[in-house]
Amino acid sequence: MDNKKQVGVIQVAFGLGGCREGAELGPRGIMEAGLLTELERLGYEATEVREAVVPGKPQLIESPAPGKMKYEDEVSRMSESVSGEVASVIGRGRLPIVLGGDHSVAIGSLFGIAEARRNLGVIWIDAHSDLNTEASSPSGNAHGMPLAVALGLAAFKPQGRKAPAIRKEKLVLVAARDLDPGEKALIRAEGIACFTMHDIDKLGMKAVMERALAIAGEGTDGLHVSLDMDSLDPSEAPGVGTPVPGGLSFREAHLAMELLAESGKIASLDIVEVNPTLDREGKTARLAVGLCASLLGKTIL
Ligand code: 4U7
Ligand code: MN
Ligand code: MN
Ligand code: MN
Repeated sequence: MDNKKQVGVIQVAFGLGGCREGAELGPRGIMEAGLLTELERLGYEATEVREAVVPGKPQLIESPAPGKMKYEDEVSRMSESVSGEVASVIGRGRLPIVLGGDHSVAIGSLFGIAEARRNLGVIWIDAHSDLNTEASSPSGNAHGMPLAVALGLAAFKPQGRKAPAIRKEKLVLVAARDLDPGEKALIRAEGIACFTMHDIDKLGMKAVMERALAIAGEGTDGLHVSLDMDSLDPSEAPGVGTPVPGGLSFREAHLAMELLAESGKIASLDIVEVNPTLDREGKTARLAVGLCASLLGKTIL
């Protein structure tokens, strides 16, 4: 790992894409858990910290229309700001770290990164597949749709950005264990690589990451890692809005990050879905900082 590398942290205090209040407090929680100190210890200098402009809850809440994304206008404005910040951080040669917020913030990061890297590899570590379109979504919540939006499959299109932002052949899902019927059908129909918890149990995390890297890391111009903290088991990460039992252990998650770091291909990162109001004494936020450090080259010895 090149220690002269510089990073840009983009805080996105947005929670309207999720289903429970509190995800908008995630960036502050992660910062308070010591992200900058940890980056400094790793040799990153003059880390730049920015804040995306995020709309608050509208005063007049429309009754949710079936087949429409909830808070579509707010998600749209948030994504525009995040994309701009991410593109500008990359433009200055820094590695962007996007702190959510709910996972809809990844719409912004993926379209922002795509400005610089049209041939992006994506590793999506999540209990869910976030592949719902407005038509298949059981909830209408934007945090269940970012990959469908990035693949150009959803009705929602970020303003002024070219869709698709990513290619399905270079997308890998890891730690999935709660998929909606429409998502399962889409994964099969599109042939999207999906390593479920069953695969991790059977093959082990090392083999799964090797396969994931072979798919998303080869023939691409950089890897984006999107880490939804609900990929971890709720006993390790209680502070998330949509916990699902049977998730990654502390060591499996760290090993995944360490193997990604060893690949030397990581170009950008999202850490999302930390909900401090549901957390237990900052446990999830501290784990998020630890995993970020491992991804950025921290080793035990
Ligand atoms: B997260 C869900 F129906 N699939 O679309 C949906 F189960 O970013 C959950 O991965 C989405 O946390 C979870 O609402 C989104 C649901
Ligand atoms: Mn997610
Ligand atoms: Mn999730
Ligand atoms: Mn969630």
